[in-house]
Amino acid sequence: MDIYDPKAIEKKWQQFWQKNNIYKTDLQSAKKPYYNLMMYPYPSAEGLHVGNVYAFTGADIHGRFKRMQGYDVFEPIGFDSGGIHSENYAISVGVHPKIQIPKNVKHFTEQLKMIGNMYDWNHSVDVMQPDYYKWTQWIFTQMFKAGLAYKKKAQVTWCPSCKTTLSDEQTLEVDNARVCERCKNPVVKKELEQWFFKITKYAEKLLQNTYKLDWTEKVLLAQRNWIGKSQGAAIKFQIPNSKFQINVFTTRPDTLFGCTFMCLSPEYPDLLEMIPVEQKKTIKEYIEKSQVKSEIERKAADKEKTGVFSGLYAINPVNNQKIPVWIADYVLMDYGHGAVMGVPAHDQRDFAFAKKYDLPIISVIVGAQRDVSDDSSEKSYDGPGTLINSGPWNGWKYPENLEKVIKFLADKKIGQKIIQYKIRDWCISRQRYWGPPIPMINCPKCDWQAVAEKDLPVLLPDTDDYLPGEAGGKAPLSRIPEFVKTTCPNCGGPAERETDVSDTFLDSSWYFLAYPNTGTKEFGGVIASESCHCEERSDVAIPRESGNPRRDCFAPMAIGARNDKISPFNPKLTKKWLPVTQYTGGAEHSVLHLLYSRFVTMALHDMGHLEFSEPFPHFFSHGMIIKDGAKMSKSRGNIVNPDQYIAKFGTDSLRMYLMFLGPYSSGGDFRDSGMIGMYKFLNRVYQLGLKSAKNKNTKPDKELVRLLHKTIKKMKHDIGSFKYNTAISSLMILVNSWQENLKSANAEIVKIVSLLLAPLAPYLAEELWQLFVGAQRDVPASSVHTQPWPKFDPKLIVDDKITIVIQVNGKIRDKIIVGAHHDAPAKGAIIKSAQNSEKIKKFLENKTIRKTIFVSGKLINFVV
Ligand code: ANZ
Ligand code: ZN
Repeated sequence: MDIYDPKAIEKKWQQFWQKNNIYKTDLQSAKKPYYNLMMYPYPSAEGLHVGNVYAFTGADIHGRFKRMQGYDVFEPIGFDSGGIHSENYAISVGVHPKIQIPKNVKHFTEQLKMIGNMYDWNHSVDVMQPDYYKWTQWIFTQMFKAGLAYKKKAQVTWCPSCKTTLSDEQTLEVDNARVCERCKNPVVKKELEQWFFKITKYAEKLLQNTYKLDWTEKVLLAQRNWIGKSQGAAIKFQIPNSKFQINVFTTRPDTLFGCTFMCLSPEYPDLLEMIPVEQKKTIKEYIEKSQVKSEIERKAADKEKTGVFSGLYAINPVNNQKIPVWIADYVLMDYGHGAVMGVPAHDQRDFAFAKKYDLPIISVIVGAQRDVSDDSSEKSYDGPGTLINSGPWNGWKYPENLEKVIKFLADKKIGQKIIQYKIRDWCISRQRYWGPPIPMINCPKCDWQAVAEKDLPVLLPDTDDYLPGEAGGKAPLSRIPEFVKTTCPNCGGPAERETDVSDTFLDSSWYFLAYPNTGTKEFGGVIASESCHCEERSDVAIPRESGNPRRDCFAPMAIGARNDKISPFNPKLTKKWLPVTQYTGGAEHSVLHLLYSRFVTMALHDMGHLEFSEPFPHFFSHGMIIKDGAKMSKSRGNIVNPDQYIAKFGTDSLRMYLMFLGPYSSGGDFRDSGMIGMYKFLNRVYQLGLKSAKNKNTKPDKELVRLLHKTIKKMKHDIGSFKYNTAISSLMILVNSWQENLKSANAEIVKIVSLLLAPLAPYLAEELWQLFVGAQRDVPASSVHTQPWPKFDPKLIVDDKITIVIQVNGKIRDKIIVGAHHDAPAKGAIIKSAQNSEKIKKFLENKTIRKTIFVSGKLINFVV
């Protein structure tokens, strides 16, 4: 018996596919373009893990299936090789990132080639290659010119030991202190000059468009929450005998009569100038303490609220009451106006604060759930109701009369309607080495200037002094005088370069725009005369492969110098392939990556570089692979390397096993004991294939043929809607029937099964297809992966037998089974056999049938 030997099979077909360019998409001539995108990996040193394989396999099945439906599917992959993650690893092993990262990329590439996806390697990207980041920098300069990039001082969380800024998500709380997630040392707050992108300008459009996108709903919801739109009012409070006023943002202006205190954020501008001198010391101390807290901590509902009295009072503009002004760190500076009106009866944070500091609580809303006298309650009330204790507003309703309240305030000029968003501008600067230098120049005369397009890319200098700087927050590039010193693009005078590099999320915000454009003249990929200066000038196209000298050469390139309006986007190809047809990826990127990509696309659209403004009209979020009860990830240290499983059971078994774990949308629990079962299944398919391919003249059993057609239909539906686990179950049922009917099964069965298997187990499918081709001499040699999805015969999938429900006076009393085909008993005969059923007879005894309702193929109802 021939044994199913995946190692031999997979190697053989991989070479065959490569040799015949099976997965090369002709981007120019494609008639039905389908851009099947999956989130590209960060090339870690550990290599691909099973979680990656899970993500990529599901997306690849989709691409293969669409291809079988006649689309020209473009399925590229690339590498998110920049950023702190990559750099930290290089630092930890003491190898220069310029050596370590390309090594990781190479290892990843080999692994990716093994997992059997139909990647078009002619269009890969590596974001740390100058030919890619040239355009990342170009995007930066475009943003700057459009007024969407600016520099400002901002508070950042800084890890003194890792010498880097951290996002809130990269810190942890240990023993009441904020520590760095990586080194576990306490972090501090620091003011640094940083570049920002004005994503807030697009808040409304980003929000509105979420209602038009075909995305997994929970991802859209996460984006809406992140954008966080609130409607409300800004209300002015006077401080008596002072030039200062306090402006608050509130979503509940209707509760103004219940305001018994105010709170300012510790970062409130001019705070120290506003307050009486004797308070200064206490307040300064409080400000310092709150600075080490993270934003998450300050916002947390369950944390005890803290504050200090400022010594100031303010006047409530509706009733002229004098109320105390406190400083409290639950008020954040970068939301609203950094000031709140405290309404303890109706806001839970204010309530906790008032309880702690013994401030008055006045109810101004009565709802069904809470009555007036309930001030002793341990909770605030934020539900609907009727206004009380509110002077002219008594009897008004919340929320119905909110507009009326705002109009009242506006008429009296004490308030106005405003909209707030939670989303903040995107901080782009990183004080690190391994990223594209931010292409900006600071001139003492002309201020900040973008590097001229002809001078891009600003190459990352090759230096061994790349470790992050000391606590001053200065980037490594600032230690390279030759880099820093330059001339102003505007006046030509002496000027200095920006020394921060950009965030990795900028690299990944446009990689999908790059793939189809790689190799085009616009992207700067093919014409040798347009590549670097170390390449001999000739107009011969050079393939964009790792052998390309530009990959290692750090000399400036002369790309695009003669275009006035340069852009990396070839108009024809971009129009043809973008926006992305289907995007598949993990929900962990629900906000950052997916939102940044949407923003960058919108901005490029508004600048006239792209014709569309949403990059991913369809996005499917797959589930996560769990190992030992936790999400499989590098940071948890529970990753599983796929190589050993591929070596033992083959790629196809791994793919099928992963896809069979559960619905692709919900992920599954990885247990390596399960893989052998899938191997055995594929082995069985292989053995059946070997036997049946020899049967050319037998006619397969009718039941088997019917099941075959049913399976074609079911799998088409399931695979088409990412339900891979149920698609595999139906295939298993079919294979059982094949085994039972082995004698009559023929080469035609082998052919169909190989087609059904093609998206899921591409190697074995090819092997079976070739068995079939071998059996049918007249079929020219071909690949299963260029074949269409098989058609099912609708006549054949009707069941042979159907069940008819029999009712008496509308109540179900029995069921009968009848034939379903044209040779089946006619209406009269079915009614007769229903009447003859023992159970029915009882109900019809001594009764006259007044009416017989007959619903063909479904039911008979005797009315007596
Ligand atoms: C008075 C009030 C009464 C409020 C009440 C709520 C309920 P969302 O919905 O999330 O936008 N707030 C305003 N600025 C703030 C800041 N910088 N830091 C912390 N909290 C701030 O929340 C808006 C509400 O959050 C505002 O409405 C304000 O409290 C508070 F019964 O004002 B409210
Ligand atoms: Zn200048």
